[in-house]
Amino acid sequence: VAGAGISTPSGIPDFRTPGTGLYANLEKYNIPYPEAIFNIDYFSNDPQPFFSLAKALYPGCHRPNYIHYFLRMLHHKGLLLRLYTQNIDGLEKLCGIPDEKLVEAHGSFATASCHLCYTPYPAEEVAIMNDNIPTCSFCAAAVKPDVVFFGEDLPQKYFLHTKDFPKADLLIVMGTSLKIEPFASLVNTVRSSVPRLLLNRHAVGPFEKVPLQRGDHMDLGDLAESVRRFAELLGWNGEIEELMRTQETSNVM
Ligand code: CNA
Repeated sequence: VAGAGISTPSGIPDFRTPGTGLYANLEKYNIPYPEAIFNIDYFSNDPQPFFSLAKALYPGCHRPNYIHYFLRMLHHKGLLLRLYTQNIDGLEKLCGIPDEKLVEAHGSFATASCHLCYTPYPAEEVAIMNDNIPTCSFCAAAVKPDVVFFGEDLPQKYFLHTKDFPKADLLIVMGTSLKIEPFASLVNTVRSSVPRLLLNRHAVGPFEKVPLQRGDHMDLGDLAESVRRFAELLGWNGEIEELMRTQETSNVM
């Protein structure tokens, strides 16, 4: 399971890192509290702050990094049961992780719909890159990318977790503060004998318990460095770099 921390090395700020996180830099959006920007009722009244922020996250502006390609290598080696991500930046797809291996639990920018009547619109029509708020031709409410806001349902695919988590024999948790439910509680649904590995700057969720539960492990610090160290221990580093080169060249062409 992954969060915004896997994409900070791609230059996309996360939410909660003090100083650089989006929540620490919200003055310019003029909102009453940070979560308002992803609150569906707030969006209904004033969609502008969301669209301003969306420009920072919008796919096309950023490239997948080594961490994404490490995840793709897990798939390549036949080890990835599923990647559950909270990210909405589309970088998992862009690095070549196939759709059937990916659950974008908080949606993505790939599709769009009216936030009120749910009429679908092509993602390209949601003119995020200029300052016009796209509106629904049926009900005139704002159209938004299908990213999940607080107060909205998670995509149907998310419910694959009821089958996946009991099957897993290792859970890797990467770059997330595990603050947003119901996603955060997923980590508690693996079998109790299953090891859980946290790769993050600091302990989060059940990893904050001292002593750690049996089978829980942490490697705290910079995620890109931890992942690279792991890849080296596994002897995968050369393969990952090669994969990165090939995929990035084909993405550019
Ligand atoms: P968060 O609450 O901001 O937590 C991110 C976590 O990652 C924190 O614990 C950080 O310490 C850690 N972290 C960040 N960079 C690194 C690094 N280089 N090395 C090690 N640890 C690092 O974000 P969550 O993902 O937990 O919160 C879920 C929200 C964030 C989801 O709903 C997302 O849609 C939303 N979000 C997504 C993106 C994106 O798509 N890239 C960006 C910002 C926010």
